[in-house]
Amino acid sequence: MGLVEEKSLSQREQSLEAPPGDGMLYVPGGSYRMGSDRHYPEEAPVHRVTVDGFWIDRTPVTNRQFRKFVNATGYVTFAELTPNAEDYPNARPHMLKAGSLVFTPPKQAVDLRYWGEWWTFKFGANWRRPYGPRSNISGLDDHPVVHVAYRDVEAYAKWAGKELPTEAEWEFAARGGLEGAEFAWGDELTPGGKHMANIWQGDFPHQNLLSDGFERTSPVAAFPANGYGLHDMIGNVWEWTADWYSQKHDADAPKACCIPQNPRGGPQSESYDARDLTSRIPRKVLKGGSHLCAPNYCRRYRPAARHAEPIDTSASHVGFRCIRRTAFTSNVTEAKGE
Ligand SMILES: [Ca+2]
Ligand SMILES: [Ca+2]
Repeated sequence: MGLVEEKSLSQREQSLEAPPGDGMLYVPGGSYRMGSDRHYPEEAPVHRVTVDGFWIDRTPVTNRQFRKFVNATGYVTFAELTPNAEDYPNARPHMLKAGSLVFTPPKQAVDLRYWGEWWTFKFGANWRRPYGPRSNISGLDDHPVVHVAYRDVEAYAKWAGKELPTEAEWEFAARGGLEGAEFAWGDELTPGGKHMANIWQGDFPHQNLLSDGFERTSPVAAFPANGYGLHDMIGNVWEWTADWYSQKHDADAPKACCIPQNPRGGPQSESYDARDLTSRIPRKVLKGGSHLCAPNYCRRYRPAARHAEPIDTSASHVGFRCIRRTAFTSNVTEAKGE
């Protein structure tokens, strides 16, 4: 009886809007324990939240899909534009050129405290030229688009009639219906020795053993789907969410009455990097880790993991996917406000 009722509710929700039919899948929504107390401080504390059901892209947005958007609109991405000197008062003039961050592995082990050892701001790198002016995306149609800054992914979502997920929605979707599991597929990183996502094996950043078959991005859906049928939530590329970054999660609600519904992250004013007082670029939450996440450096290939990314930053390991909220969800969100 209970099951039947649940099914008819989700059918009612789904029927409020026709299935988008372009590779989106329905995630039913519910209450879950968001975050983790077992890893990095920014993932804590574990706390219960509720999200309403929504449609979500089955995979990250691919180069093929992004090209369609650019061809239809003539959109120019942030990485293709010359930076405005007023926006970057501390930049040396010769650095004010169009470009993006490209992972450039060093030849030997380096001090893991200095990310400049493996990231290069490459002039002329952008979504069509992911590794610099002499590279291209021929043969990469089914790979996730990369080198997209926040306003680029917002523009794509708007054009597609979609939205970006909140962190709570993204994490719920990534968990695939598993309550409290470490990974999107269970509690073991490589169950039975099987690689479940495109991450990094070996000593980051100089030694990539490629046991999962991929040095950089991989074609979407090259690895198994999670419980909701979604691919590449973990690994391959980090994914933008709509939420402003906060240092840690809010504490758990003391009673069931007070579980946050469709939470929208912290205020923009708290998203800035406290260690860098000169930078006034606010930061959004990235989720899921990428092909550069390695056990010895960044164990962020888990649904609870999160990373702060300035909205003007694009890189060779950051992409996105979109969602579509049902009419039911949109109403709740609007009524609650910020
Ligand atoms: Ca890999
Ligand atoms: Ca991903």
